[in-house]
Amino acid sequence: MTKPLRLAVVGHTNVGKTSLLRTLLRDAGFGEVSHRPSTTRHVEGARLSVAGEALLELYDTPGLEDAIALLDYLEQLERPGERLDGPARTARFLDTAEARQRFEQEAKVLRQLLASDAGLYVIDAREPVLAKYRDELSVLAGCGRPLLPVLNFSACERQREAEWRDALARLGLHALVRFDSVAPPLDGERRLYESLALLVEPARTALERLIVDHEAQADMRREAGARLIAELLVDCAALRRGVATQPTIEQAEIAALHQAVRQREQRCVEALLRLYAFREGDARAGELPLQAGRWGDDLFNPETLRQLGIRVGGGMAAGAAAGAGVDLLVGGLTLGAAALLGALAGGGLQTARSYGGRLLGKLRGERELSVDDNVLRLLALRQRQLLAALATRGHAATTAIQLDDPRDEAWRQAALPEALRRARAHPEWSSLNPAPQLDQVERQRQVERLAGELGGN
Ligand SMILES: Nc1nc2c(ncn2[C@@H]2O[C@H](COP(=O)(O)OP(=O)(O)O)[C@@H](O)[C@H]2O)c(=O)[nH]1
Ligand SMILES: [Mg+2]
Repeated sequence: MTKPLRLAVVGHTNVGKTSLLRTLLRDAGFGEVSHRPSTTRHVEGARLSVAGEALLELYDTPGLEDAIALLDYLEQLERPGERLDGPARTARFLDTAEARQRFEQEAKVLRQLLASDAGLYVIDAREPVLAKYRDELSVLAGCGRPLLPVLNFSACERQREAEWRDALARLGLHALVRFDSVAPPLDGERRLYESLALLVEPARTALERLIVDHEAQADMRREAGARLIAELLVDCAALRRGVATQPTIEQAEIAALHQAVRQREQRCVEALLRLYAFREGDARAGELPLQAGRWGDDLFNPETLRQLGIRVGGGMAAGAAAGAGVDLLVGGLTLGAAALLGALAGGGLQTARSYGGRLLGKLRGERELSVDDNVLRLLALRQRQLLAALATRGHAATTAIQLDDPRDEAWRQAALPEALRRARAHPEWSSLNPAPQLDQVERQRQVERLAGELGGN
């Protein structure tokens, strides 16, 4: 086991150093991020490990605030006729009283860089290349450690990338990576580690392991996320509620069904947030359509369905009587009857047995509520969007999870996946029904199948 690669994250104040750490560590709780300058006052570190072996140590540092004055001071440290190289001059500076007083913050940064194998120099790519940044780079270069410039904020509109490339090249820094801590590019991490491997050759193997491990983890999270959504959909497709015939009780039953589905979706949202190591409290409430982890839109509002471009009509005629989003079966043979009979015919004896009583009930005039196809579509669309958003969200993000207009035609218009049509006929597959049998082999098979369809695009 070799020692982990030590990296100091350095740069001007407010360029996103702490944010970069959050995103690389996938830890939204790391350090303190603020739009106010100088929030990070001391050096804070964290480790990235693979299979229990620490491969990378990242150190957050305070921002450099007065590099111009510090460079002047460093130049004065040379005695007449003396020409110190960078590290010698830095070492002499760190012994001075000024390094403990006026330049206390800067000294912390330089000490950390000296104690590290390399530095990530974080840049706000929107900023013009000012003299203070050039001086900052000269001071940092004086530590004699490899520096990899990271052009942060690269997802923002105004960019001065060419200017920065030019200025960095003049200072002898030719490698550079583009990044954005809030909306990291898909291959951002890979590029960052690959560029580092060029600068710090002995760390190549460790960095390659990190890349492979991170990509494997991303795949695993996506698959696990698809399975969570598949479970939600099967639960809701198989959900059945028997209702008495009096209209008042019926309204209450409909409300209870709505509530059950909302709560079930909420559980899925929370599980997805946990899977991606985002916390419910990470984002400020009120900015999120997903308030405290709950969708602001009412799932059963026909307008919500319309906004997402789901066709409302057809079977919704009865839905209108029952409350949108509910498929009301009367006498067993009105709505959803085709699916029901199809399932009976295709499902064999087992299904017929578990279904027999219910069918009988319906023929006696009992009614049963289930969740409308359109609600299943909406659930699928929303959760898939959430999954996609979480997969590309940086752990430094502080604002609302923004979901684009879903271009998910298959889920909007096409027939529901076979797995869900089957689930319709298996009330015992829903954790929301009494006496569920969730480990039935056939249920598991359909959940896997559906997860596969949800995972692929
Ligand atoms: N859009 C965007 N905002 C960022 C990025 N990096 C940091 N921020 C924001 O910039 C501000 C300063 O970030 P912080 O990490 O505290 O900077 P530090 O002082 O260098 O540690 C915070 O409001 C962050 O949310 C980025 O890549 N893109
Ligand atoms: Mg900071």
